[in-house]
Amino acid sequence: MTNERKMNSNSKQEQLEQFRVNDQGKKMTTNQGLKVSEDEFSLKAGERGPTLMEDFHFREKMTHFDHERIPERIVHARGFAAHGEFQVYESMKEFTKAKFLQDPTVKTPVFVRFSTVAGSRGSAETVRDVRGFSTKFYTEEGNYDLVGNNIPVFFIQDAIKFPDLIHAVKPEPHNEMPQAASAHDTFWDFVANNQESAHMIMWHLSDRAIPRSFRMMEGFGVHTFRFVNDQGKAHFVKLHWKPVLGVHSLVWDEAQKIAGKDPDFHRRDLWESIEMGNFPEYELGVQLLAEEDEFKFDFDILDPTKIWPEEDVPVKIIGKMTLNRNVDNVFAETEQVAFHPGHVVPGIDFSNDPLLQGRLFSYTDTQLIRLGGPNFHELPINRPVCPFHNNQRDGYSRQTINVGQVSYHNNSLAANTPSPATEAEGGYVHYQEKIDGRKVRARSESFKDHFSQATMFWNSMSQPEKEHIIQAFNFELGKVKSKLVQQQVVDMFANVNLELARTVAVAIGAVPPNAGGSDITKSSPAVSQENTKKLPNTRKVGIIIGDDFNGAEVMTILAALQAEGVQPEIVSEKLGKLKALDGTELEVNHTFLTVDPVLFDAIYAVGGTAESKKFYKDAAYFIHEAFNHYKPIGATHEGKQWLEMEKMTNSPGVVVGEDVNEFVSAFVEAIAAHRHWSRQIV
Ligand code: HDE
Repeated sequence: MTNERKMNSNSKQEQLEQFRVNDQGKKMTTNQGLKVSEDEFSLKAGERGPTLMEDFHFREKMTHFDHERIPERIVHARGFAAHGEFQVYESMKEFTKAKFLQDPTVKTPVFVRFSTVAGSRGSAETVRDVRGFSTKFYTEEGNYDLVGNNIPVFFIQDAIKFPDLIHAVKPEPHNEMPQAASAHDTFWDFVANNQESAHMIMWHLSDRAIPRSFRMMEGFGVHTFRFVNDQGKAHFVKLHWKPVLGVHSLVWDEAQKIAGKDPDFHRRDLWESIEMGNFPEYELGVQLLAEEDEFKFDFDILDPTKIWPEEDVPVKIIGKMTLNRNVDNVFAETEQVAFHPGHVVPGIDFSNDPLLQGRLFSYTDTQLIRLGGPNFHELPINRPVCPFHNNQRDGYSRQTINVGQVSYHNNSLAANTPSPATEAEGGYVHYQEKIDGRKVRARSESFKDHFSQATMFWNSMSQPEKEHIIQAFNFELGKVKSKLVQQQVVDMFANVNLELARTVAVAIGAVPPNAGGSDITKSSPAVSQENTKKLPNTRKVGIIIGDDFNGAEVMTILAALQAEGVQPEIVSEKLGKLKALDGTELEVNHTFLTVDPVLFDAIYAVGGTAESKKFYKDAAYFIHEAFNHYKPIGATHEGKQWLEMEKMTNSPGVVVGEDVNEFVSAFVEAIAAHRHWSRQIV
């Protein structure tokens, strides 16, 4: 087990390789290496007699099984991860001395885990929730963890309130309902009585909380951190991941249906993309702020319920991360990985954000119970790729064999080693911020404006995004039983936007508030998904097709779609091969039974000449669902008649074609647009 190695982009994989075991083709043994002769029958006193205590193979097998589970994460239990690499575009020397941000030729191995927050390990993935976006950079100076979310602000301003927030959002304790949902009384009671949550709630009820894919989410470090350069000069910094495919979401009806049709929707999407070589990519961006500008804003830059609007502090793109390898074993890697915002490298430091400060305690603490003791850093996925030496010893499941007599500092018997490194040698030196204050349990006055940025978020939304937020309020509060809680929430959000609060109040039978309103007119266009990148790449299109189709034309269209990066999947009545009029054969990927329109980004209706009523009925369901979820729909050949019968042909995002080339280019454009909100739902 060597960790005395020079870092390169394969360092982590080389290290993990030493731990990988392939059992295939091998003889079965016990954990002691003894070959097993029989694995189906326990050792008994006679064929019909009792099992014997002596049966060590049975006992070992059963004991191991009995102990297979570890506690799931208290939050972010449901997650999925992948390996990859990160490369900086240009040296960030001016701002930070972090080695992995210096040299554009260096590729740093990374491991990224995406997650939902509230649900249990087995919960559905498309629920309305914040998504975790944690990155472990295995740098030559040690592991750096960027433990972020896909929403740039948080519900609370002080870590001491985190247990309360999580108790409120998790299933209610008396009946353990609802699973993986915020639409219940205790969560909204918390919101109404902790009004610092207002800004976060606006994001939580927006499309951000129902992402289309982990590949199409932004990531945010949330807190203000510090970059420190080799001259000791610091800048405040906010960190962003920007997905190359843009930021895209599902619609709520679709998200709920996917939760049943494919609870693994997001992990399947990530897994399949990597297996197909469509490697997810994210650019790393930084917002940098000189220390002297700390007080130049109308909010406190230490307040985690605030963004630095990108229009005021531009995001500088500094590098790219590519996820290019799936895990070999979900438990060993995804489940055992231990992130911690306190895992930093020289050149990256903290701010006094009271939420961040509390996190710096919580993450190691939680691993002690979850991973069973203090040696979790030795688990293969958690090991740094650089050497590590100290006097920490023993504990459950210690693996390292630390040789020698000495395990203390200072010493003379080992020449006072392992010895601390100087700053010049790479020793981590905390930024020497001057602090002068009294010990108080209090919150700064500068943290007390809870509504201005919530209003700014609302102002920044496009009309469809605003409607989605209203519908989300109506849904969430509609599920709340307490009239008192409902009323408090609408009264609270009157401070964000009176019209919004009144509309919701009417929908949920509360009293529309008269007081409140906001005079904030500022908006931040960067937070609207309407302004994101729109690409057709990796979009899944369900091709509804039957026998006797026009072979030459359809094959040309499918090839042209693929050439644009679109992924066609063939859906028909039964599995096997379809036959075109000219004898061309097409393998069916799914039947109407095994797949659902909610699992596609777009539908292309082709049909065939010999379709039955049942076929048409199934096809009509696919078209209707896609239409109602604002998805692009294309039709050629017999498919055109279906759309005509459904009176959909002239709707936005519906492309009907005669000419093959024209059809492909219009359909690809419609797919890239993602959704067609101006459509009138049928
Ligand atoms: Fe976490 N959070 N958190 N959190 N968090 C955990 O650590 C905590 C917060 C985030 O994929 C836990 O290892 C406190 C903000 C992610 O393994 C725990 C507070 C942000 C993950 C914990 C916060 C996050 C966690 C549970 C308030 C975005 C999943 C399991 C002060 C910047 C990491 C674990 C993974 C996980 C505590 C708030 C992101 C209990 C006390 C803000 C992505 O330690």
